[in-house]
Amino acid sequence: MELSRRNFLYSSLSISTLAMTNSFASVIEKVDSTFSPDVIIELTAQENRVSLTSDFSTMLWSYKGRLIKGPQDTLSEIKGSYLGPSLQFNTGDKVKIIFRNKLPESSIIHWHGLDVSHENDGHPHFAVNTGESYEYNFVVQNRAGMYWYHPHPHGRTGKQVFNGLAGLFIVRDQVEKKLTLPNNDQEMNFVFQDRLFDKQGNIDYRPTMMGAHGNVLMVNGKIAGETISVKQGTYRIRILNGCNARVFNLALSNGLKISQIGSDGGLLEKVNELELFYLAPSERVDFLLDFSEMKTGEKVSLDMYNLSAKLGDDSHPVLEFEVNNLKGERFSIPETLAPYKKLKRSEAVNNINIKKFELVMAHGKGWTINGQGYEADRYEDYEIINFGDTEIWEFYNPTGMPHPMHIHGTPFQILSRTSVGPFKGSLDEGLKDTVLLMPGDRVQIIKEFNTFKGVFLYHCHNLEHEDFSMMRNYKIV
Ligand SMILES: [Cu+2]
Repeated sequence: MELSRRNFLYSSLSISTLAMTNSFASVIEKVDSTFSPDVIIELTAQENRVSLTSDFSTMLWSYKGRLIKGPQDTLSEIKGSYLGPSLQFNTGDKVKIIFRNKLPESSIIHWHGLDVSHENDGHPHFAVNTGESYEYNFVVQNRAGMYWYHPHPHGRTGKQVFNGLAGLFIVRDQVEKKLTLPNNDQEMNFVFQDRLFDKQGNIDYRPTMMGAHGNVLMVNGKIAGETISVKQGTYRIRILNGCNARVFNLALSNGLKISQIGSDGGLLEKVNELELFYLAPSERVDFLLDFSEMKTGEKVSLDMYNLSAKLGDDSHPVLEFEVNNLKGERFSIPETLAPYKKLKRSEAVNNINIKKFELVMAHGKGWTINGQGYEADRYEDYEIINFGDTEIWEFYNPTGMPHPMHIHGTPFQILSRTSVGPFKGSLDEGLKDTVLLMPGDRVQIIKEFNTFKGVFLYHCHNLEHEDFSMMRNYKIV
């Protein structure tokens, strides 16, 4: 296959270098037979043939969307991409989503970052077989932000995502609308993924204890390398790391700082300046880039670095922008973006007895949390939480690999981080649903468990770690 021209080869990014070293709506909507949805969509997971280059087509798996009820802009397809449609909702929307499984194996969808009930969260327990369907009914409670959806059956999440199953889930709200942020064609969303292809051009999924990696960079479900033409104006750019296992280390080519305005759980309270930053699997970053003072033909790229690199070291472009001769709108960054309730240590019921989670490889069990892998209907005493409580959890990573830890349910906030070695640059500001633990990192997070009772998951979002089997239940009672 003819991929090499546009290939992004990551030889300098080999993993061996690593081995060295809110506030939420408190209203709980009961979903019952009287639930009357504002928006109804159908998402079918099925085989899909996509032409990723002019030379060959690739058979993979995609979500196909269909709008049954609601605004036309609820679903937008990305032409030529294997990604599912980008979904768009407003906070407060009552949503029904019918998932149809036409894959040759069982599956279920998880709405990543959304605060929904146990039945709507895509727990592996609810996976449906080939030919079956699953109906989700929930109210979108989250703030405006970039969330996403992907499969979550136990043991096969990595394979299904690598085969193409994923899509964006954008939430809008009034707070965001009142801020004058770049919009329409000056707002751009990107999904970064790496993929491996075989000689026939088909997806080559190779899970290892390090995770599944690719040597071709995909942006929005297409092979990367296209230069993006931008007007002389300010752009809002959001990126999801949709890779199974790859952590990106990113910076701008012109040495300018990045004005971060949002994170996993939507807008920050105030702009945060970033230089070289990590974007781990499932993390999102939201920032403004100002091309207003640039000349026609000028280029700026977002470059990726080795995980232990410093600015100025070798890097490869991931996204390249070229300024055209059109005048775009110019925006300044609002002094206050979107405030949220800051959780204090003293609010946690366990502030003198912090729960500890050690991320380790256990003999005969693979990747674990505190020495324990996933057990379908099991949780330990320390994994039971009283409804309404706020807790502090401490994750510690004594291994030589990064572990992006994702906790389902309400978003959390990062209280503290201690790092050793060269690994600096985690995205810790704002409301988070995933926290990156680089080798040696110790991180404390604080989280409210106050919206839904039931069983939820926390796990590593290196999808091969999750599958084998760095995932556990926690139960809110
Ligand atoms: Cu991991």
